[in-house]
Amino acid sequence: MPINAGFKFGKAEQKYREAKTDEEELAALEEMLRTAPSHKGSEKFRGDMRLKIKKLKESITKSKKRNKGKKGIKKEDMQAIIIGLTNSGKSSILKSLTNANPKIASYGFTTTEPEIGTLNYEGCNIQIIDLPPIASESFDHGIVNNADLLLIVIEKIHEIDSILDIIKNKMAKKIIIFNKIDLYDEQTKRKIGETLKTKKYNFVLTSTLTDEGIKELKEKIFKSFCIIRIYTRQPGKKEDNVPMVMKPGSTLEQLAEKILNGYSKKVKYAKIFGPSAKFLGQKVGLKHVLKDKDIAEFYTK
Ligand SMILES: Nc1nc2c(ncn2[C@@H]2O[C@H](COP(=O)(O)OP(=O)(O)OP(=O)(O)O)[C@@H](O)[C@H]2O)c(=O)[nH]1
Ligand SMILES: [Mg+2]
Repeated sequence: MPINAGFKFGKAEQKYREAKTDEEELAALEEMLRTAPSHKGSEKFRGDMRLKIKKLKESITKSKKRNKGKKGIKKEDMQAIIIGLTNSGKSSILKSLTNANPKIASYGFTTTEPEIGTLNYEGCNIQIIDLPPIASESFDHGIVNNADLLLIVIEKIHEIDSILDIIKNKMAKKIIIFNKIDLYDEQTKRKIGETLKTKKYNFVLTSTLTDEGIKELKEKIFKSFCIIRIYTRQPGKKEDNVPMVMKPGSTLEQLAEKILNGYSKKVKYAKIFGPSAKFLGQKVGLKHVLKDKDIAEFYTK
């Protein structure tokens, strides 16, 4: 504290010490600077304060930019990200696939924030996120870099290369969605299909107007996730309708831990009904390897 500091400064300093957020800290620092005594002896102190305020402001702006648009998006087990140039029909695809109701318009740059929907396929919930167009300021590279599956919506074949150039995520699986196929006659459609096939893309020709290709797209999305579905149930009860989604090769122990941290220690054994069981209701231990569509009934110690 500088010499001759008054009551107001003391109060501000207390607020600074108790600040819980960067914003509260900034407000307190600004108040401290306002109420600090201005004499020669406090010059260095005031200089330090100004520098602190400047740095804090920069860090607040940076973290705001980083979090922009990401509010509340928790990555689900199965998540696909829709990307593409403006007006290619990304939001229309989201609407055709899920329960979401995004804004769709004939002008460009309609979507300004990520839109989230859920595709329910064979009992599995797949999270689908429609992003603002690639050229938009709010296009979120973070989400794209983290994605396991990218749905690339195009209107013309040449768009693919320019989009892939921008995407740094080489690991993600990709499905090319050639949209607005209703605008072409059968012969042109065939040609488009052949070209995409020669380029060895995993692709589907769609129209959100006629629903052509939408069913095929749903199936392709589902198949892209290398997963198994395990239905769990308590003895004597009906199994859960929503399966637990696991990686192929997962064990009963991993399933138990996924249900609840530490739960595997309580499990004595499980009875399995389904593909991984040698017979209906086979008793298995924690090391048992599960298969898609197994039903696991847990017995605890
Ligand atoms: N003919 C035809 N038009 C379509 C199809 N899908 C979308 N559209 C139209 O294309 C325009 C753009 O659709 P959106 O779904 O808003 O496109 P978007 O890619 O989300 O656009 P931005 O968010 O602005 O980047 C709208 O006028 C849609 O009606 C389709 O399959 N066929
Ligand atoms: Mg859109």
